[in-house]
Formats: sequence, C-alpha cells, structure tokens
Amino acid sequence: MGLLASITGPEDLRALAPEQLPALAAEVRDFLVRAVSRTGGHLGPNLGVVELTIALHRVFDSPRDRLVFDTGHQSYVHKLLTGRQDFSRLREAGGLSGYPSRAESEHDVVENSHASTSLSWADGLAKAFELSGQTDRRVAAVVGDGALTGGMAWEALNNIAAAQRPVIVVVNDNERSYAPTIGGMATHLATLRTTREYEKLLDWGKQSLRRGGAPGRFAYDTLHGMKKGIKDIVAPQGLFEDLGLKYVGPVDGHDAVAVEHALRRARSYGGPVIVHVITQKGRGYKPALDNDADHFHAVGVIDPETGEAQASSGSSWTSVFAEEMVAIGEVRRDVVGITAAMQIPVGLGPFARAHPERVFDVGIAEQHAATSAAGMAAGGLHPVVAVYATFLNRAFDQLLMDVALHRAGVTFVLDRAGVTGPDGASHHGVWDMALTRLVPGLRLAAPRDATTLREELREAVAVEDAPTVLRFSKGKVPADLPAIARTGHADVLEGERWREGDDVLLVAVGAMVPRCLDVAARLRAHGVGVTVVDPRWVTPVDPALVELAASHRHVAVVEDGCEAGGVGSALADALRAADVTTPLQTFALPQRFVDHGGRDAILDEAGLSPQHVARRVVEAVARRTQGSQDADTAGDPAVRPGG
Ligand SMILES: Cc1ncc(C[n+]2csc(CCOP(=O)(O)OP(=O)(O)O)c2C)c(N)n1
Repeated sequence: MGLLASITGPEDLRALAPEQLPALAAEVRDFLVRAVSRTGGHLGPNLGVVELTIALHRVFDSPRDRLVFDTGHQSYVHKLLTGRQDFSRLREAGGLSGYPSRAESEHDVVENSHASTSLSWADGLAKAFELSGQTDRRVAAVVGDGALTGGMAWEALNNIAAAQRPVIVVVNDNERSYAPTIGGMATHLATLRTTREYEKLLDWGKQSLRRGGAPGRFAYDTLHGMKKGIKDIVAPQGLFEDLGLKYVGPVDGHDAVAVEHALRRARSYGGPVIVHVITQKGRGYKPALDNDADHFHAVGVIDPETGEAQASSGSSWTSVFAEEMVAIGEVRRDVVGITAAMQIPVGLGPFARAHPERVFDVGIAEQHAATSAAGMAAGGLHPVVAVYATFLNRAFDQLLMDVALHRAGVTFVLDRAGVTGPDGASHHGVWDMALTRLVPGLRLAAPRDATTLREELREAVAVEDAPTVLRFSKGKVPADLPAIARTGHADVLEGERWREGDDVLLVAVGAMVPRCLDVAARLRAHGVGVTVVDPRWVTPVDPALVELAASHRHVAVVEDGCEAGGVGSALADALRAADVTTPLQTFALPQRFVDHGGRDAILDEAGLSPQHVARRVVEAVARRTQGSQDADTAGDPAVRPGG
C-alpha cells in the first residue's frame, strides 16, 4: 500500500517522519493528475499546495483548529488527507464536491467559492472562540495572492490586525490568479520575495567575507547597497508589519519541513500573523507549467500524459462574445473591457490582443469593477464588464447606486448564467435576472443563439444612459434558431396563429429555447395550439409580450433562473398591471441551493424537462377548459383557473 492510501485522517499524517513527506507529496501529485484528468477540475492550484496542505494538517489539529480555504478550489489535497480519496465522481452528482463541503466532512467549514472571504470567516471564528473561552483553538486561513486582491480580504485584515486574536493568515503566493496577479498588492508580494532573495545573497556575501575573500567584500558591499535601495522603495517593514501583523516568510512552499516550521512558529505566536508561502501553480506537472495562459487553473477532461484537452466541437457562447467584442471594438473606440481576474475565461482575450490598452484587469474585485466602470462611463467610455453571472451578486450595490442611479452606459456581460453544473451551489448563475430586475432603468437581454448574442450585444453597447446586461450560459451555443416574426423586441419562433392568439403562449428565455421548441412539439401532438416567443430583452417586460399574453388563453414561462423574482414573476406583475387575466405558469429553478451535477440532469430534476413542462401545461389547459365548461354550465363567466 502506498503512503497516501494509508492516510485515513490527519492523525496518520502526523505519525509520518519528515523524511517520508516528499514521497507522500509525489504520490499526491500523481493521484491528482490521474484523477482530475478523468473528471476535470482545478488541477494547477492543487498541485501547488501539496506540501503546504500536508504541513497545515501536521501543525493544526483540524477540526478542533479550523482550516479555511479561500475560494476552496485548492482543497483537493485537504480532502485527500481527511479521508476522502474516492475522486472517481469528483464534481458529478453524488460524487465529491469540487469545493469544501460540510456535508462531506467535519474538516470543512466554508463552502462558498466566491473569493476573498476566508479572512472574514477566520476573524469571525476567532472572535467566537475567544468569547466562548476556547482560547486553545486556532484558525488558519489559506488565501491566494489572487484572492488577496479582493476588497473583502482587506476589510478583514483591517479587523484582524487591530486585535490580538490568534488568526494565522497563510498567503499562498504563486504569483497568479488565473493569469499573473495584477496590482499594487501583487507588486508588494513580489518585493517581499525579491528582498528575501537579496537577503540570501547577502548571507552568502557575509559568509564569503568571513572567509576573507575579496569577492566576498565586493559582493557584500554591492548587495547591501542594492538591498538598501529596494527597502527604500518599499515601506521599511513591509505592508503587513506596518498594519500590525507579524510577518513570517517568505517560505519555500515546496519545502515541507520549512513550511511546517514556519506554521509552528505562527501557531505558537498567539496573535495575528501572516505566513507568506511561495508556491508554484501546476508544480510537478509539465503540461501545466508549460501552459502560460493559466497553468491549468481549471481543466476539463485531459490526457494525463500530454495535458491535451479532449476534442470538442462547436463554438461556445464565450467565443461568440469574444469575436463580437473584437468586431465592435474596431468601430467603437470608446468601448473598453473590464475583467475581474478572468480575462481568458470570460472571453476578453482576443479583444485584449487587438486593443491591449482597452482592457482592464482589476483583480478579483467585482465591486470595484462596477464602480470603476461607472467612472469610465462618466468620462466618455462605454465599458463592458465581463464576469460570471454568479459573481455579479457581489456588485449589486455598485450596479444599483453607482451605475444605474447615475444612468451610466455600462454593459455587463454575464457568462455562465443559469445552471452551470459541476461547480455546485455557489457557481450556478441563477440570481442575476431576479437581482437585476430590481434595478431601475436596467435592461437585460438573454440571447438564444450566436446570432442573437451578436445582435443583442450591439444593442446593449448602443445604450448610453442606463446599465445593460447580457446573460448567456456555459458550454456550446446551439445552431441558429431563426424567428418567423418580430413583435416589439420579441422574436416569434413558432406558431401560425400568433397574431390572433392560440391556446398557449410559451415564453422561452435564452438558453431555454431549444427545450421550449421540444415542449411546443409535444403540446401540438396533444392538440394544443402554441406560439413560442423569445422575448430577447426580458427586463423590463416588453409591452408586446403583454399583448401576446392577452391574446392567448394560457401563458407558460420557461427560464433558467430562480423562480422568485424571475421573468415569470415579472410577466405576471405586468399582466396584473395591465388587467390581463390570462393564467400564467412559471417553470424555473426552485427556491433552494442546487448541488453540483450535470447541467441537463439538474434542469430535468428541477422540473424543466420538456416532458414535464409539456405535461404540466397540458394539464393546466385541460383544467382551464374543464373549468370554463363548468362555469358556462353554472352561468359564471368569471372563473379562470390558473396553472
Ligand atoms: C468573487 C469571485 N470572483 C472570481 C472568482 C473566480 N476565480 C476562482 S479562482 C480565481 C483565482 C484565484 O487566485 P488565487 O487566489 O491566487 O488562487 P490560486 O488559484 O492561484 O491558487 C478566480 C478569479 C471567484 N471564485 N470569486
């Protein structure tokens, strides 16, 4: 049996001799490459934290001590060392989550994969331990240099530094978010690293001088001078110490003994302390290290030998957006792109290559991105803020108060909207339509295919006096789904009797159009007449949609957002306001956090399979028909049963 297989929990790990740790680390890396290449997942970040995680579990007594992983995408090694070694269904329904999960283990505390929260969690846990007299318990937060660019991390540090609680902040500095981390903080970490290199050279110079060599004197003088120069550039003690935090490091994060030593010092210190650990993303796996774009931050299924991705055909929604941004950028010099540390994943890479000066990576700082965009708009630019839908939640107040209140022409492009699948509860982009509906003046479009994505993006960047939002889902964009007519902003996709009205108006939101066309075919097979309409611009509700609803006998809305406050509820409000009494059914995601799993399976389970939607609509129509027959018999024309 290998070493890794013998580790059933942290106590087994602590029983190992230090000399055994390199062999264990090698086994863990081998395991990660084999397992993650089969399922996909966060490979590079986990390869980088192998020794660090081993050391954390040898020094801290989890779960009595608490280990909080910022973002949580780098918790695979932690899982392996805490009794979770079946990675065969990682990120699949019923398999291990790709993030910490309290349902999986008592060693997991925080499963929110939105970055930069770990220090606030640690601060809170430390306060709770202090107030409940559990002063022997420790909290260690592992935060990447990327996550450290988020404002929340600094709000927490401000608090942590002001108290004497024993919070250990482990900065896992691999110099990268997806791509190299940007900004003053990243520069400061680099300076700390560099200063340390000079310290080492200086030591060498000193030793050489002691041995009496002239090169030693020369080296010492030169390096001492250079070091002084560098120290003059940065704050004398470094930013962390100036804040009042003890600083330990930088430590070579791949030297298990050195990391363990530093963590033991930090643990015994008894106050707030930063341990600056230098690691390498993708460590030990050449294909990851050779990949300059992101060091295999997150991969799909790959060949473990070569790192080659499994071939996939067809364009993604992201790539269509990417192409259209380049085309728009050619003619609109005022259009700029903003990314929160995700330039490549959100599709701003080609635009950045064409116009490097017109793309701004702001770090993992969605709130700042939104307000900075408002400032740019006030200065005459039209910013396109490209983020994953789930991360817009972070910037709601900025969207509302800075962008919308100031009528700033800013376009938000939400990738990964709707059910995303394997990343689970915190990554599904299901809140955007409900949240943005609350914002006065905001317009939101949900394209259904590549052509409407291009068209709606152009319409969005033409709006100069309000925020616009474009949302599309993860994965492949379907073949074009042409319309037979346009009314108002909406596209009628099917239905010969759409002008005069038919039995059912099926409102298909964005990526739900293919499912709705399937529903329509099933309804027709049941003798139910149907019009399928794509509203294109779903917020605010288009008066043309209200008119269509008024002329049909039943309305069904199908959307991949949360039910509360979504498109169905907006349309119901609009119908009520217009005194339209057509019954309306909404098919959306239920009001609960949805686990990880396959996207289609999750949608089906949520009641959004074509079979289920069609059955429910047929039942509702039948009830209505039955109800109106009963009412006719009873002489009461006012009875209109809903769905
Ligand atoms: C609020 C928020 N925005 C964006 C992301 C997407 N994201 C996941 S990991 C990551 C980079 C994290 O970099 P770092 O903290 O340095 O960790 P590393 O992967 O380098 O170990 C980003 C931008 C996120 N999880 N949360």
